[in-house]
Parts: sequence; structure tokens; C-alpha cells
Amino acid sequence: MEQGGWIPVVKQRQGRGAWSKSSTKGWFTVFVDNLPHSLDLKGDIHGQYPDLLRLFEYGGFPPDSNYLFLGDYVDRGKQSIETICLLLSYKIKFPDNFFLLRGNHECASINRIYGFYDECKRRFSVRIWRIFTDCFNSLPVAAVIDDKILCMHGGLSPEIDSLDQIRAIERPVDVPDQGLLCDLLWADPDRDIKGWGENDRGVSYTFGADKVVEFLKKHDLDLICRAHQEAARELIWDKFIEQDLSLKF
Ligand SMILES: [Mn+2]
Repeated sequence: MEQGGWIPVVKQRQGRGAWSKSSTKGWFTVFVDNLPHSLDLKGDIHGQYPDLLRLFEYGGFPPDSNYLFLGDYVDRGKQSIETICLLLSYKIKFPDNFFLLRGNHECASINRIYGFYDECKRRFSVRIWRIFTDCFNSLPVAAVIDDKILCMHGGLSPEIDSLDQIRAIERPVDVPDQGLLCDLLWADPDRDIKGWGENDRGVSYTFGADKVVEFLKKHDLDLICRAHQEAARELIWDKFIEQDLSLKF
């Protein structure tokens, strides 16, 4: 895991394959419309490596199945390093069949506190944590499937007027305290409100179903897929699908 080793390889690879076809900004927005047959979307893993392996055992190990992970790979669980290393390894090995978005925990100020920093320091070094931070700062933050399904870790932002704004976010970039990038990684839906509300997390906003419907209509999309919260099946809205969705095309 030396600098000049495999993490810079990830950066080189990210400019190629399906991501580079999506826009002039390279792999920021992932258009996975050329994927074969099916794509499995997966939510927060949070360092739970045995659960990640179980997930592949059930769903098929890459490249037999295609995956889009919606962020939050590190923190909380005991094995963030194994988790992120396996996921990045699959990204390197199968760049056109395996996709990783950034979660709010792929951010130095958050994973400094919630476990990843301590795990890196205890098992390897602070330097390794810094290398991961550089890698996280370059991860894409949104994906569009078939021009119809927008995927991100958190949610909508009052600042989005066009999807090109997302494509135009320059990287590498740290996650700011507010604004578009922050909202994409932090916002939450709230079925009890209309419009935008205050988020109990103390960061970003909550948004009502009206905002989802308005957004989908304006951008000619069918669905928003996001992770970031546990969700009981019955709480899922009509036009909202929470984590662990399996899409069969
Ligand atoms: Mn999250």
C-alpha cells in the first residue's frame, strides 16, 4: 500500500472505461446504460467485512454480477480496511462492471472520528489513512442509470438546477459543510414534510415527497436511489427506493 502503488492505479483507471464515456469531466457521473442485464445497488457497508462477503455470496461475486455501491464503506464496523480494499480491488479489476460512489463517511473530518482513522493508525499508519483520504476525495458522487435513475448517497439539494452542475464539480475535493456536494452526500428525505426542512444531523437538509416529484419531472427521471439510512420496506415511498435495491433490466 505504498504511494505509487495501487491507489494511484485506481486514479488512472477511473479515467477510462464506462466512466470516461459519460461526460467530458470523466467519471463523475456514471452512465451505466451499457451494462449487461442487471445491476445490483447496495447501501452502507460501514466496515462490516463479513456482511460484504455474504452479500457477494448471495448476489454473486464480481464479475458474475454487476454492482453499484452507494457509499459509506468505512467507519463504525471493525474492518473498514478490508472492506474498502476489496471494493477498490474489484473496481480496478472490473472497471466497467463495478461502481463506487462516495458516502458522507468517505471524508477525512468524519472518518477521523468514527473509526477509520483509528483502525488505520492501529493496524498500519496515519499515512495510509491520508492516502485513502486522497482516494476518497476523487470518488464520484452521483450516478445516472439509463438516463432515468439518479443515484447518490444522501439526497437532493436545493442548489441543483441541472445535472450538469453535478458533472461540473471539480475533484479531488473535500466535502464542504454546505452546498451541492454536501447535500448529495448528507441530505435525507422526510415523508412528513413539504419542501425543505432542517436535518437532525445538523448538516444539510431534509426534503419532502413534493421535492422528489418536482425534481423527477423537471429532469425527466423516474427514480432516485439513495442509501444513508436504514429503511423498513413499508416506509419506502412510491418514487423512492432505499438501499439494497436490485434492478433487473
Ligand atoms: Mn451515510
